[in-house]
Amino acid sequence: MQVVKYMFQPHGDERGQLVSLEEHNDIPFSIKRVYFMYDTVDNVVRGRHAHKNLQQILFCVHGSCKVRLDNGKEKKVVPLEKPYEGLYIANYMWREMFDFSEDAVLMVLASELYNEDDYIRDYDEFLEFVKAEKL
Ligand code: T46
Repeated sequence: MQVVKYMFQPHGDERGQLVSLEEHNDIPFSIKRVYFMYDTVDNVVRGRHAHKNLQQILFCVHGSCKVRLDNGKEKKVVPLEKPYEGLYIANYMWREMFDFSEDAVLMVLASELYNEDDYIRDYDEFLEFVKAEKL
């Protein structure tokens, strides 16, 4: 499984760091939605689903967390520890976010508006989709 993790170049100067993200230039899709999660409770696992169409890029802009990616055949754990690292997650990829530090802020840039119908929340159903789509 190929993991796509972008390392964006911060614009640093004597005042600190700034990261800029432009759709199509830095982010490979039109950004239709931004959301973020924080105050994540200790030992919690978020996600546990896949999407039919949605593409996303995840940034842990503060603190750290880990993301388990699963394409139905292979699993990989990707740590997010720097605010300039962006993890690309394509559609038909099961994801679980865990091991959040107490101060973690996980920000997500999404290619689509929120749509509950796009979620695959049952793991066996996800495997069926992978088989049917011949992914
Ligand atoms: C994903 C991972 C990385 C909204 O109303 N609008 C939104 O845009 C989102 C993302 C969520 N919600 C509501 C739906 C639920 O009542 O917020 C609540 C928590 O959402 P959810 O349980 O889906 O959160 P996570 O952390 O399990 O998953 C989220 C995204 O939903 C998902 O697309 O890929 O983060």
